[in-house]
Amino acid sequence: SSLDRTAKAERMFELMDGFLKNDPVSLQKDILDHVEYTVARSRFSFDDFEAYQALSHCIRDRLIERWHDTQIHFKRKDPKRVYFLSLEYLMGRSLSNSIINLGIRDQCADALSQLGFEFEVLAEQEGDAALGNGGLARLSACQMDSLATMDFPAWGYGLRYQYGLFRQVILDGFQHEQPDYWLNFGNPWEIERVHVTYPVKFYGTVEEDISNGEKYKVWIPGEMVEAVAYDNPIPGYGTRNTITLRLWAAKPSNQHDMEAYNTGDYIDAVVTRQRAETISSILYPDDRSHQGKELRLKQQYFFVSASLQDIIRRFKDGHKDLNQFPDKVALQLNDTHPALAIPEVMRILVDEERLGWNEAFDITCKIFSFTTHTVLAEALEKIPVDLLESLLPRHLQIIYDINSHFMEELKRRIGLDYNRLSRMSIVEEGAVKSIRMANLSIFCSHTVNGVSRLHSELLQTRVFKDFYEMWPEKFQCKTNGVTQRRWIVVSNPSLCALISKWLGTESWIRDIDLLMGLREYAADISLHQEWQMVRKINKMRLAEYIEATSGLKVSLDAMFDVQIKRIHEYKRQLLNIIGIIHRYDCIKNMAKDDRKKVVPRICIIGGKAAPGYEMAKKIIKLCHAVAEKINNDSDIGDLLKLVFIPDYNVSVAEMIIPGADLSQHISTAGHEASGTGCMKFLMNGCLLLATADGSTVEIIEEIGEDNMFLFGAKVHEVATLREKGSTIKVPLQFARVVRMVRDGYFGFQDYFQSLCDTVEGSNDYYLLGADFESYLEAQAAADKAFVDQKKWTQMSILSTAGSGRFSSDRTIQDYAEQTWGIEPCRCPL
Ligand code: GP0
Repeated sequence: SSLDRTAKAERMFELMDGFLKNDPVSLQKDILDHVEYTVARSRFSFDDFEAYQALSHCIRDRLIERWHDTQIHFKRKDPKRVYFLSLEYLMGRSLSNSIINLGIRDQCADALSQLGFEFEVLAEQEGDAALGNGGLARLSACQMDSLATMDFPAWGYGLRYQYGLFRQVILDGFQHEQPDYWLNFGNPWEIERVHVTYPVKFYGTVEEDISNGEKYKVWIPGEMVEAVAYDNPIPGYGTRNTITLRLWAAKPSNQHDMEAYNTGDYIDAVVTRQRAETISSILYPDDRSHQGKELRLKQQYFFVSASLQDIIRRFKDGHKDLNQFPDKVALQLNDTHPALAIPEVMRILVDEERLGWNEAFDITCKIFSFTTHTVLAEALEKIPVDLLESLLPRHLQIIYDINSHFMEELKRRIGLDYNRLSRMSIVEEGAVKSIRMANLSIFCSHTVNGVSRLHSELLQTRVFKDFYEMWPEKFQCKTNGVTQRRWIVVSNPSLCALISKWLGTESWIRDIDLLMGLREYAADISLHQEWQMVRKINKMRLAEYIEATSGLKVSLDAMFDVQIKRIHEYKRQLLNIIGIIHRYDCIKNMAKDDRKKVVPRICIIGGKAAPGYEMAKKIIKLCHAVAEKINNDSDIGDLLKLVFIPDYNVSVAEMIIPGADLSQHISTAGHEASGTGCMKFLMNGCLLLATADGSTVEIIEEIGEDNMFLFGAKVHEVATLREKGSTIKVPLQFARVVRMVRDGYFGFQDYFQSLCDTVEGSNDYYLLGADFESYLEAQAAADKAFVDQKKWTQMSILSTAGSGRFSSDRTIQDYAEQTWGIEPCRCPL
């Protein structure tokens, strides 16, 4: 009876001693218990790493309590839920973030210091969870933090790769990749759900069957793999809400066994069985071209199939009528990587639930929304039909069926315009017949969005123009954002304290618009002093890191000039390096007296190149070759240093960004969909040197052109410049620098020739030559501003003050209202 159950629950609660307590003594007791029983070390002797492990488990316990309460609350309230489907998440470290979101940072630090440990030292023990490549993956992580903090009933779904993004090791200036087997020491931030498993099918054939006089299709799979759930609790800040990031791992299925063992070869059967796990073993390290790889397609379907089974099971637990599905469920496609969810939902509705095609399609179109993260047409995913046919035969049929409905509708509306029909078709005919995942996603989603205003406009006027003309109402803009919890509170505690002090409240951590309040004090001398002090502390931390990783001692009075992001030709790290060589050349040719006027600079570059991206790897090598020359030139001394920071990742970013004076976001206009690094620098009061591309266009609107260093061709000028090709006037200094590289001034003469080719004459697709002059002007303006520290500090304060629009809280609020139609569901305390 229910009375019994309540009594039982109360007794359980009593036995558990209520909820876990967060005072320092209780924390100490829990930490020591975990040292003894979880880490299995003696409580009289354990090191920093073991202390980190014990502390993490102690935090994990607290996360689990809140997470259970939140899930029960969601279940009881049964609100409409959003499911965020993404093949990549760059979570970075979890310890500091969890402690801050739980609101127990000080208590933990106290507890530890009495045990003889320092919190910061323990936090450094944690490795990064790097289950993603770059901007897209870190965006997913920031959005999860906002979804939790803002109390939305949300789930993230993804893959639990055993190998995350490779570690970058530099040997003799060249990038080498090493595997990131990140689960080696266990992962306290996940909870294995051995009972939450689903079978995922592959290969096989499609047959026809008849039941109740109606024909339907049956997929007879050729292979079956089991998906096991690993739940990563994501705590919100200033709320009890703790949501779930559910990542799937592949395990051999039992069905699999029967077949294998019947063949009689036991050893071989076990080996085959083991192979199932390769599906979730490795993250593809190239962030914009993975065309035609079977394993990649398998990963996509594996995660989509498991997630949808889970979502539908949760829906059916309480609802019978699938027509209500769109009232309860929103599915967000993070790029086209999870787009197989569309034919999978259709397959489930039509083949398994036996809904009519139109009814099923209607439901499908009401649940999906799609975010695209690129402007490069060549970066859009295409899946070869042959591959799809063998791996997912039924899905290919469904995609063909969707396409024929699509083509019919188009013909009705635009007539027999074959060029346009073939441009828009989901199926691309050609040497390799393939499926255009973006076209499929746009047609079957109710909403399509870009990630900055400029990007969204380019989608409408260029990339997906044909689609926009047909369905203008589908197209939206959701400018990206980043979470201030990680990018200020966790990574820049001194700035965090300073902001709270001057605003007289910590509320900006949940309500970012309050940051604007800093504008009032932008000229206040005592704020300036404190602001400069904080910036100095952070520069010190960065300088120590530079010395530890590269042996280089750098002066804190120099301007720290940073460009950190994936290495890509369109991001133009090469423009930065050419500018540095030019600066070096100028200093060398100066009279001794003039050198006194030079503003000293520490140029910092970091980022990984996709293992197969040759030009990106040459850029890394060039950076090292140039650094070798400059840093060892006694003529130059402290006036200029170049440092490449190896193995750039989330935790390295957390240390670099607060210490930067200037940061570069210098992509050729029209190429960076949004850019999110710039938002993190902006929040931390670092000035931007940037082109008007992606989200910087909106940053200009928030802080004004005067508070940053803007340069370069505008989007609408790029096409004309490209047409001009080799007739563009390129400054002599640019040609001179390229000549120095070609002539072997930095060694490795043969190796760099092909890199130089990419920026000369009509080859210069990314317009480094055309933008060089205005790049140098912007750099000169930055030097000039830096000399006037009062002006610089004011610009810095105004940058932080104007960064509120770029919080992922704002982005998520917009998605919730305009795309998903969901409301907060706050768990009571
Ligand atoms: C875009 F197409 N991005 C892709 C991709 O495959 N990987 C990826 O990281 C990035 C964009 O380049 C971006 O401009 C954008 O802001 C980010 O996705 C999130 O929308 C880099 O920051």
